[in-house]
Amino acid sequence: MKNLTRRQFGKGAAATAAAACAGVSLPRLAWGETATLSYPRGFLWGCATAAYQVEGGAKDDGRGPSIWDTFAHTPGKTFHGETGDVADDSYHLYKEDVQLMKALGVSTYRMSISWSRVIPDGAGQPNPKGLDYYNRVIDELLANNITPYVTLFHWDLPQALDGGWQNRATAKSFADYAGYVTKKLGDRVHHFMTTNEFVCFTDLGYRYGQFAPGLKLSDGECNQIRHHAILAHGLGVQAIRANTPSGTQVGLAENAVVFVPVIETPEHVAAARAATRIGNAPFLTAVMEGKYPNEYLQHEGANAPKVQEGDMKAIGSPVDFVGANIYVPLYARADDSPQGFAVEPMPSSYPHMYSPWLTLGPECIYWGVRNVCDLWKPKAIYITENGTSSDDVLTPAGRVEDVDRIMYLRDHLTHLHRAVKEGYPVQGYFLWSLMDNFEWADGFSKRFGLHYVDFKTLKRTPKLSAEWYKDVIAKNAVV
Ligand code: PNW
Repeated sequence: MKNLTRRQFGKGAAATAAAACAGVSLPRLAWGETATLSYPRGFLWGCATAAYQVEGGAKDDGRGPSIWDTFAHTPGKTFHGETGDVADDSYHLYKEDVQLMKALGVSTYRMSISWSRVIPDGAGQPNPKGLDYYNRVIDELLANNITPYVTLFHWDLPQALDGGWQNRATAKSFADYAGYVTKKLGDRVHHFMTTNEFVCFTDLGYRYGQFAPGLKLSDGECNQIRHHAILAHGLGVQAIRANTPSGTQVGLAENAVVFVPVIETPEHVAAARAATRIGNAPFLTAVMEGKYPNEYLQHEGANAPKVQEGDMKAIGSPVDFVGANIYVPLYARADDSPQGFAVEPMPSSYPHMYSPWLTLGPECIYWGVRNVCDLWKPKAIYITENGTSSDDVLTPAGRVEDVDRIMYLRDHLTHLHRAVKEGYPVQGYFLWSLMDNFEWADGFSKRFGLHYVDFKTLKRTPKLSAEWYKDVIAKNAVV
């Protein structure tokens, strides 16, 4: 027999199967229809983006530089030295982008504000032209019946802030900025998130050097930076409440580590819950409990953060919702160690999507919701991000057949449905992302969008996944 490559074999098999099935109608299964997983009426379907990843217009209308401008322009820091100078040029094309959303049928859009567009030096004099851009975007969204959910900080810290997150004063500057922006937007925006993903702008930026500002500081310094970050969140919550009408919903978007029980038995379920509390000690646990768990403080010893009077009270300011950015699982199991759990190393054969870090374990979205809700009983929880990169190829016919992205999304929405059905207060889902964009250190090499963006012409093309998501939204169900 001729030696076939796997791909050739696959093609041959597909052709054979197609021929065999032509004209054959399969008998209907006796017990009825295909299972349809309906979501509750009023469930919110949305898309998410972030300012530096989509806006471009880096120097337009008085925008000041952020640490991401500096980092991306430093040789060797991002893929092929790519930057967010232009990105998707949503700064100029936002009306077109709102029409993309309208065509999908989403009812909400999660976007972020560029701090240095609104306050170029991070503190002090605001730039009214910067704010005007957000006024235009928000008015355009509302005119199209799309509800804005606004993140105040998605990593693009103003460069001018002395010492960045190393400086405790940055937390106070953030609160001033948050109060200022929400006072201006709070008449039309009713949902705000303070910060996005603490670990990415603290540890990845200051401990591991992979993200801006690219530093590799010590554990102790990093713990202090983490503390300033959660303090900024807490002071931010207070500032937003002081500047917006009552009823404004305030939360955060956090990628808490998700622990899935290795097997769904009571002891492993309890282990996954305990792992969630300890594994997220410096961030979500501190925010939800208003204190650092003793285990964390003991473990860090002399490296533990220096906490000032009143900090923990501010950090624990009640939130109206938790936003969970969920992409990947870790597995926890019960053991007889003092903490009662162990985290399983991932086997080298564990599958992943196009980005190597994007391991595929769709049950993480269920356990992410369940662990957070069982531990802290938030009033509401949103999936503020979920999605995947794919090696998307635009065919000559102008199509992108991203069946792997559809698989990823369908699997996750299937598992999210279980959480909704079990009564966890999941209010909505924001797919990352509306369109391909600047994927941080990966530059434009990793595409996460429902719309393919040609970064030379900036043309947006809906992928097959956009058609799929539109159908999910129209049916309010995953089939
Ligand atoms: C998020 N992880 O980052 C960010 O909020 C987005 O800005 C980003 O584009 C998107 O996810 C895709 O990467 C993450 O290692 C970075 O689990 C790392 C992880 C998760 C999310």
